[in-house]
Amino acid sequence: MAILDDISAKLQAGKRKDVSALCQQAIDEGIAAADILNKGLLAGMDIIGAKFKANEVFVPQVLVAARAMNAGVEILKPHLAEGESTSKGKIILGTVEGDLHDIGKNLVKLMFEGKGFEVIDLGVDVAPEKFIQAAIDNDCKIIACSALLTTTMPKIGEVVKAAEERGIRDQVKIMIGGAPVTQEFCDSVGADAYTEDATSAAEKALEFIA
Ligand code: B1M
Repeated sequence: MAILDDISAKLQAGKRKDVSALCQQAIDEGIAAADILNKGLLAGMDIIGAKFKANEVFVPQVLVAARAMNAGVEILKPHLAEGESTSKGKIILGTVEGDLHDIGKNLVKLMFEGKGFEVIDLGVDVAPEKFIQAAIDNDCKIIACSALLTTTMPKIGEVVKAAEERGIRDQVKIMIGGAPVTQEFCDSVGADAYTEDATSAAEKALEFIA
């Protein structure tokens, strides 16, 4: 669909206002929010990611594209989340220590909230102990960690260890995800669940509390 290609192109160019306007237009035209997200915004981010890797674009361009992505997600938010009103419990969420990527984490938050969870978002660059302390302070049964760098993935293992050391490992489920994370990695660090995307993360969380 031409408008989805336009969204992808404007995102790559970092045109935040254009991305917002086109996302609104696509909604008004009756295109499903999930399609706008996947075939417009995320398709654009994928291209930026590939160009970044190939040194064809650099951090400033990636940053403006990321801001345009966030602007688009803001428009889609009310249409993406299902908006369950009953509270399903609280989830501690954050991007692990040393890692500043938050677009995926924010999508995961949106989907958790859409399924009726209250999300305590610790933000980015979150130390292992901070995840655990927040879970204890808020009596949370789920800790969700996002990692986007191969260099920060090992911090997930430290979250699992910190939960053991503080004696809460059997009381919490530790969910993990992010582009470099795999099921094999999840098994190797002893986390409870790896999910590939934000929607399946929210479905898994529902399974855990069922
Ligand atoms: Co960065 N970056 N970045 N970056 N960046 C990557 C991750 C990289 C793959 C790019 C590349 O080389 N192709 C590469 C990592 C390589 C590696 O580790 N092997 C990389 C690098 C190297 C870096 C820097 C080191 C660059 C530098 O400074 N030289 C630096 C590190 C900074 C730091 O964190 N300390 C850096 C910086 C940045 C920006 C700040 C410019 C910006 C982030 C802006 C922001 O987040 N606010 C940025 C971006 C945007 C990217 C790419 C291009 C896009 C990431 C993204 O947002 N994708 C990325 C390339 C790529 O991933 N292809 C790249 C869209 C988002 C929706 O996807 O986060 O994967 P994602 O989330 C998905 C799933 O993974 C999943 O759900 C989402 C979809 O539904 N998911 C979960 C995520 N978390 C989950 C948790 C769950 C379950 C599912 O359960 C709890």
